Amino acid sequence: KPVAVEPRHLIQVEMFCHKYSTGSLPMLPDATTSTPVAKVSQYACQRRTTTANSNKIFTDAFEVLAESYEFNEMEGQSLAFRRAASVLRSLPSKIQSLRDAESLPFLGKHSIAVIEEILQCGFSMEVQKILSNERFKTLKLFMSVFGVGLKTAEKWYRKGLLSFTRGLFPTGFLHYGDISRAVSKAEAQALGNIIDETVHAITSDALLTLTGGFRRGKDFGHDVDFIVTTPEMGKEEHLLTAVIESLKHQGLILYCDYRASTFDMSRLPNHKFDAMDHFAKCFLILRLDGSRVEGGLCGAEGDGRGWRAVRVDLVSPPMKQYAFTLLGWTGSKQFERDLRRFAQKERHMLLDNHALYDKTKRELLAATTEQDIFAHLGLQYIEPCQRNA
Ligand code: DCT
Ligand code: MG
Repeated sequence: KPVAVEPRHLIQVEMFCHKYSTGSLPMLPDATTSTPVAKVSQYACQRRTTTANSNKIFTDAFEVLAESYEFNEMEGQSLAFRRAASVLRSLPSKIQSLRDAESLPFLGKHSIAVIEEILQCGFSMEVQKILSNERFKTLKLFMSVFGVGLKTAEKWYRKGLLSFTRGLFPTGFLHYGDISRAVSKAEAQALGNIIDETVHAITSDALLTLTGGFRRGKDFGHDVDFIVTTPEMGKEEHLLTAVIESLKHQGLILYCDYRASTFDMSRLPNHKFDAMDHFAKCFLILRLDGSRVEGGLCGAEGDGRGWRAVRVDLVSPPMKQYAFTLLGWTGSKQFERDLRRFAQKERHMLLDNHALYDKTKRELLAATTEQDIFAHLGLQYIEPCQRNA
């Protein structure tokens, strides 16, 4: 059913640009106050990265550049900036001079030049230009719609659609205003309570775990991610469908995209990495009542509704794959990428959300906890709150 989109949603673009404009005073390089940076690993899984980012001014700029390269299908350059941003996020303090930056992994000529410009004048001309680029702004806006990726956004852009038109796009615009607004920790907690009650009313020994950004200690997220499973072998998919039924019954489901499991134990290991795992899952939009949220809804619109729509993902692996799923869904994306790269390059192993495979021994390595997986990889354990790479 088509959903009307109001012009106020176009404010998104402005808000986005505002988010990335620095607004702060120029920082001048000062050789006397700079401290030498300790040796930093090229792998995010060997770095500890909390949510306290001392280099936000640089990493925001790098993320814009990474995104711009991605929009132009220059994956190599895009990844280079994502890696450089990730390295800077792990540093305990702000970069004060070029000397600090030059010794770091993945900081090449281009990223160093951007840092230099920001150190000198507080912003990067190149980044400012991207942020005011019509195509970049439009793709960004289109991709802020749930379910719209680069391909669709590009198609719409080529058709000459510069902004949303009333009634044009059906499903993605369902509750657009609500789901383009960040979810708070208290809201995530409230959803956790609701789903926990629902799950345990179905199976008393079910296991529900909050994962994604909130497990890493973030205060806000674009959605809330949960793993739900049961020790009863082969019953996890049934549990997920029962949970969906119950949520529907409670009148909490505004949208549900259910994907049945395509997981096949006998086909492990996966030699080709899939972007998504094969477990049963659902992408939901749930109705969250303000009365369930401690301190009320985040940024309540004052429209008197007393509820908001929230994006929620549920994934349901068999208990045997629980630890791998937990590690995979906890993120961050950059942390996951580097875990897999480390496993492959340094240990000759294949890691994904289903399993860890030792290519030398030609065997799957079992794990019941995340600690087991880090140990198999010969890595120091990194707490979820230190995985904000
Ligand atoms: N993930 C992944 N590869 C993908 C998609 C997701 O490895 N293609 C993992 C990493 C994070 C986790 O799943 C949840 O995904 P998101 O919700 O997109 O990320 P998030 O870190 O929870 O971010 P946000 O706080 O914005 O929800
Ligand atoms: Mg998330």
